[in-house]
Amino acid sequence: MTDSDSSLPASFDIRDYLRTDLFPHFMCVGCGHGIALRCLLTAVHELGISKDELAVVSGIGCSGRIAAYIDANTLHVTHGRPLTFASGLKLARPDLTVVVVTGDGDCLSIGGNHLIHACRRNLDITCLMLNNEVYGMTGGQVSPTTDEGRYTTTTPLGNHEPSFDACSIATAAGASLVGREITFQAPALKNLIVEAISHPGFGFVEVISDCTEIYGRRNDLGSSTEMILSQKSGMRPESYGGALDQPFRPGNWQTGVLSRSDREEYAAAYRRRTRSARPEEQT
Ligand SMILES: Cc1ncc(C[n+]2csc(CCOP(=O)(O)OP(=O)(O)O)c2C)c(N)n1
Repeated sequence: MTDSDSSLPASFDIRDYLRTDLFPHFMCVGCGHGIALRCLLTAVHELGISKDELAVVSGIGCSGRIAAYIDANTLHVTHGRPLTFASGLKLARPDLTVVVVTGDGDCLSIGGNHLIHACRRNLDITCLMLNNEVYGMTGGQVSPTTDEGRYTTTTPLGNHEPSFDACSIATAAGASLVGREITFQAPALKNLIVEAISHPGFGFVEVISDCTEIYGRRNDLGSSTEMILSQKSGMRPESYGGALDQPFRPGNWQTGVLSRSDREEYAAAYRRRTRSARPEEQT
């Protein structure tokens, strides 16, 4: 995606949305998280959301660090808890567009329980889970999405656990929009984020990212270019818009919107119930 992308106004300059005084950023060369950041900010721009109207909440990890670079209302909170902070924020300030940026470790390990209940609750929050298959920030420990057989600092003989399908979990737990996209397909990822932010309910987006330095090197996955190209060869384009009906394995990605329902958004339902229970308090 370039600044001359025909779907964008010519005025788009990503630096307007960044705290460039914090640069140079700390991401490694080839890290897929930067692509996700750009897609998020492009989506925000395209939707015409001002920086005052945007709140980005993140947990801890390389993924979590992204919030610090965004020039909007940002909360960089405790490991695994961005969805809980975001829930409180969205209830208190329903006027804000609330986006959570989290990692596979942050969201599915320490934050797994919070993810399930955030999906079930269906507040109008967009959750971007940047899945690089590893705990990147802390040196490359195994994560719930690490593929079987992969080497990490905590699986020196190869990972024996099967990988977690975050999109199936989110769908089963009741998220009203669930999708997945690879960073190789940046325009499609941007479009999916636009769709998730526009959706009135909990939107869960799994972003297939790459950790080239900590994970790629240890597993001989090649250069960052080779890693991102291998995302493409593992994609199943025939499944665009399809159901979650195929066995899941990293590198065998179903992409696009995977499930959607029009369940009532939690805060709207809560306010409706409050109004009918206490009509005398309404002005
Ligand atoms: C309560 C708590 N436990 C553990 C940590 C250490 N810790 C910080 S980041 C992280 C892993 C992050 O991995 P992931 O969410 O996959 O993000 P990535 O760095 O790969 O983007 C861990 C275990 C912490 N900060 N707080």
